[in-house]
Amino acid sequence: MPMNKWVGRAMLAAVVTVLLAPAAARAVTTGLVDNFASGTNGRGSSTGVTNPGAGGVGGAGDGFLRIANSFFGNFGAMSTSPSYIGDWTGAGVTDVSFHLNDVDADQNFSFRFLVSTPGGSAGTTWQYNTGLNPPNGSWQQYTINLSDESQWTRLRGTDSLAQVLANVGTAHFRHDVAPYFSNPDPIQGEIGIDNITLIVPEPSAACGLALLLLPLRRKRS
Ligand SMILES: [Ca+2]
Ligand SMILES: [Ca+2]
Ligand SMILES: [Ca+2]
Repeated sequence: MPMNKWVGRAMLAAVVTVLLAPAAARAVTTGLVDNFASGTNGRGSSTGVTNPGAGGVGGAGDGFLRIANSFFGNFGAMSTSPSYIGDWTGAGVTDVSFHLNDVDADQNFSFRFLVSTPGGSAGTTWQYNTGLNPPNGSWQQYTINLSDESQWTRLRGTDSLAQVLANVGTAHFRHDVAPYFSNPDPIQGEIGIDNITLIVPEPSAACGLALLLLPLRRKRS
């Protein structure tokens, strides 16, 4: 069975150690990075990260990433996929999009997206300030803009958000409420993630049209 790309907090140190060496040679994947289509995409971990193989954004036959705590404990998951490792800025990534679903019982989530440099606790981590509480039992798409550092909080390290985005080692999700520290907040419950997309804007058609029209406007004036 393939190794799960999203693992619980307990495996953080081991995973970061594995990723450190090859990280520099890897390039980030843009567009739809994870649709969690297959049941084999996920494997249960000690912190309850699974892929049910059904009930995702794509419907009955589409899986998703299910994070669950059966007890009151720190709630979060991180990606170990090489798709996220590298220079997001250089790749032209401006936003991150994903779908969330507060599956099964309804919890009062404050769910966050985070990015970190390689290096684990020795690196830098920034967390998006808006906590998300997705609908209970249905999927909603969220888009996180990466450009405005004032919308983010640094949880550890010294790098700017721009420096982290040029050297991403890990993408995380977690439940977190203020005040913010380096660890997630505890909650008992379960949430679904699907269709994680690193967005690179297309060249604007309207902008191209404006450039074409510019000489015509000048001739008329
Ligand atoms: Ca899916
Ligand atoms: Ca909820
Ligand atoms: Ca739930």
